[in-house]
Amino acid sequence: MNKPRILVARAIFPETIARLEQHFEVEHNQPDEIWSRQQLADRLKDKAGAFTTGSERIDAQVLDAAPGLKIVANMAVGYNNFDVDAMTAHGVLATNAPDVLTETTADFGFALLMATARRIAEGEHFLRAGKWDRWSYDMLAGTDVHGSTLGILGMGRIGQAIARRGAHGFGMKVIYHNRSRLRPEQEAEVKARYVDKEELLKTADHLVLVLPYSPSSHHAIGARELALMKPTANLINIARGGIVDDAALADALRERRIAAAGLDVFEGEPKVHPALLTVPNVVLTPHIASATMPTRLAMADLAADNLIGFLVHGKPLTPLNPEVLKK
Ligand code: 8YV
Repeated sequence: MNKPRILVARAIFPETIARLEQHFEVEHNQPDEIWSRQQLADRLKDKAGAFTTGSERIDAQVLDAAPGLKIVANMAVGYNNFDVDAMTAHGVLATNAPDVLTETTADFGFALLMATARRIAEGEHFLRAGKWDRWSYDMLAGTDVHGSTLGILGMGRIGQAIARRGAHGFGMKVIYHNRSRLRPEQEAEVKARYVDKEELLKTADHLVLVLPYSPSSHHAIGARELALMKPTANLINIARGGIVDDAALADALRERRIAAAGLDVFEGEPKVHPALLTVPNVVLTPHIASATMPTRLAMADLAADNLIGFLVHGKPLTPLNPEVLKK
């Protein structure tokens, strides 16, 4: 019997490709290739499944070009690259890769928080530039992390993992805002108190964004929200670009209306708003919060398991639109 044909839209681990090849005829991207939307659509024409990595847009236009497509498995927990409604309408199953990256991503959120609060990147640039010629009482003085107030916007699995680190590791007071409140026993476990968004913005010393991107979270942090924050506060974004208005943030940082920011994600990445590149009080990283080899391998395995689970055994692991399975 012919094996189902699948497309892997970005270069991934050779061992994941080898696993997929046991079950499928695999067409895959080379490390130096990035396909245009048209090239992606052309390659999906004769495929039953696709493996994406979080940045390939799967919408009605692409789906119209792929009549035999049954599943797209995202190697990412976020799936704002999917138009899930269009996928459901086309009878295409969508899966993501939750849980396996929670702790790694929370570690990175904390690393960015620490680097931002304690001005580690600025300190390194200062030293490398040969500017360190004496001790001075306020040289690169930052903000304390221990005992401060940690604010979390978006309290899913990663938000809770960050709350645990803050409360149990650094004795921080943790407040959060989310579409829905945690159950009392969950709040007790992560030692977090629910507040409204305004109180969160006004009270947090370190505000970490961990909410999913959707039209309703577009520019959830803009000029108005930044104006509510303390001038000593730090903002950390490990969620998605587009949640923060990067131009408004660059203005707030330049005018020291907030102390600093740590950003792993950007509107329009991999391009970065040029104004952010000119302010010193921001730590910028290229969307690497989940980037440890064991975690990336676990994410790739989960995406592969979804393809194998569904196309070979009829049972995906982490479906986003399970209603497709009933059809
Ligand atoms: C991915 C992520 O590496 O899982 C997510 O949602 O943001 C990252 O872990 C990213 O999506 C790659 O585009």
